[in-house]
Amino acid sequence: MKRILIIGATGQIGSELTMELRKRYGNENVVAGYIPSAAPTGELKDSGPSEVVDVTNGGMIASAVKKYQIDTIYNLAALLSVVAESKPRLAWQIGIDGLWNVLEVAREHKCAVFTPSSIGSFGANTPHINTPQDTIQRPRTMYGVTKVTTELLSDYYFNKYGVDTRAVRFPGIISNVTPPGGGTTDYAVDIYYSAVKGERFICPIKKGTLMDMMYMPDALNAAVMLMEADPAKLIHRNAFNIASMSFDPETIYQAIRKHVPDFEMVYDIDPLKQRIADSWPDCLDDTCAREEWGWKPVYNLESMTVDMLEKLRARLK
Ligand code: AKB
Repeated sequence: MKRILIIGATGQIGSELTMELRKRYGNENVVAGYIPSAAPTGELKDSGPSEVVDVTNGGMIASAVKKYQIDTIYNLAALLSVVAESKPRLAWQIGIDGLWNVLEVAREHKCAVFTPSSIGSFGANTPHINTPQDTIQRPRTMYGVTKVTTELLSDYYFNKYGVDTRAVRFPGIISNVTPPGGGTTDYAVDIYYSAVKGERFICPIKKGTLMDMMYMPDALNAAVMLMEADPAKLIHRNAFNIASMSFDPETIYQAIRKHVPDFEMVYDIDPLKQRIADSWPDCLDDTCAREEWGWKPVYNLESMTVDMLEKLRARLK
């Protein structure tokens, strides 16, 4: 039986991953780790144990691991790409000093660790179309720098100490529960909220800018599938390309307009977001994830759009 600690359990991915893991492994076996300024509420709080765990405090991680006899840590603490550009030192402290703390505790207590990387780990000189699993990674954003370092440090702990580290490179994640904050791909979530609220959407990213995106249920499934995969089949570890859809603002706008015909979108380009988006791949090649652990997404743009609109309408009405 797995005993899981999620660090960053109240964030965009953490809030839904915690509930998904509780469904799969039992409520009592999944501990929601949070920082006091982002305490869990509602079902997340009531359905299972939670504990203050600041990733920058190794002692806190160690005591939660001991208290709950944790064997698997999902480390989701990070600043997203745009906000990391205005707080590079903090992005490093959370992303890398924090990861170091997690890996040291994992080494001592023999925990498996999942710390996601991102499409942000690639840069302008990476091949942008069908970006290979193993390729050039020279990002110029602090987010990208921390994500490449995350991959390297996680592999280092696996190779040197045998810590069972595994990860995926997440694309932009689209969900209808907890909104993202400070990312380059956030527009692809915000656009659905505007459509459902009957507001005109102001798009910060240029028409024609392709980026990989994924619906939350597929992202959650990827994380859990990889952590359950047979280690003997893993040639790679940190981190796997995964993909399900790639689109530009115009394509998602048209997909929504099929269901909300009077929805309007105008462009007002944010130069920082555009610069970051331009440096990221158009679409990843995820063959290694498919071959090594059976990755296969369920949602495409149309089925995600139907589900997003239905769920948001029910929640926001
Ligand atoms: C961001 O936009 O910063 C994130 C990511 C793609 O990693 N959503």
